[in-house]
Amino acid sequence: MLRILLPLLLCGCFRPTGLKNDDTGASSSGEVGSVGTSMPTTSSPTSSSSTSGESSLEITSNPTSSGPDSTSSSSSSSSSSSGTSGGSSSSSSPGTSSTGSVPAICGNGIQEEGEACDDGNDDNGDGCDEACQRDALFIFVTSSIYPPNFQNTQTADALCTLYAEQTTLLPQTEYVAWMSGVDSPVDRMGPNPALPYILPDHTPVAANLPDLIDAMLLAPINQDETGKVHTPEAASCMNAMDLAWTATTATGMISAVNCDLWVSNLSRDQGLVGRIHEVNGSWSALCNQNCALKARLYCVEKTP
Ligand SMILES: [Ca+2]
Ligand SMILES: [Ca+2]
Ligand SMILES: [Ca+2]
Repeated sequence: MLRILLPLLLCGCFRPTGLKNDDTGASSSGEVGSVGTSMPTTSSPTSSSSTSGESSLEITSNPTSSGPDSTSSSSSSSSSSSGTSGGSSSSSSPGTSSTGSVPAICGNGIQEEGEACDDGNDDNGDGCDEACQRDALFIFVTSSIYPPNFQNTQTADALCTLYAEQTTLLPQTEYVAWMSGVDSPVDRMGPNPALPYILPDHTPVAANLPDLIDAMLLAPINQDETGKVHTPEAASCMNAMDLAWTATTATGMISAVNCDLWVSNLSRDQGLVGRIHEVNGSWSALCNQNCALKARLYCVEKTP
């Protein structure tokens, strides 16, 4: 059985465009693949580790780099000036420097004070509006398939966040796997009465959270984190590439068919899956999949 090496993701050995995902069914290829070197991201998913033999997922904490940014440079300059000058208050006072006098410019691609986001444009409906406020949250399906023994939903959530970090199409925020364990993904996503959920190419899926959990989507969640749209591989519940582990109904309710709370990858257990090409309730709850098989994950951006 192929092992899924999340350390590859974390060391930056993961390039979404290099993922193989065209294999079928329960075949053991097609997971996280490519090798690279640098991990540019700074946010760190929660640390967790799994120990059971095969297909272990290890998500280790990625140390948040406290950037040597404007704060350190300004403090060093102020300290140096205060060190050299013998006490003239104007030159050496550390409090004179700057904080926040420059007005933020929305659309310059830099998130500044007062901006919830800045995507470098003044377009609306793409997650960040012309006033640099969030106007949508993102939802996508992972480009790879996984065995269901994630160990818990938190690990799956962290995996989703990692996926988002690999692309410029998605905000570098926190994501939740649309997967129930002891809790529903709706509980982990946070309330969202106002913002639509959109695919990476900005296609709307639902107008807000209530609209997402009414068993009818505006568009299927068949787009992965790179924006690639996946087409059906087979009918119904026959192909892993069409399916995503959920253990969740299309109304956001917990299902107990969850591969023994996501620790089992044995054929005697089952997990509820949805089909990524569906817009009716089958998007989240289509059939029970053998836990020895693999499937994708749906990932939903957490309400900021
Ligand atoms: Ca800005
Ligand atoms: Ca925009
Ligand atoms: Ca709906």
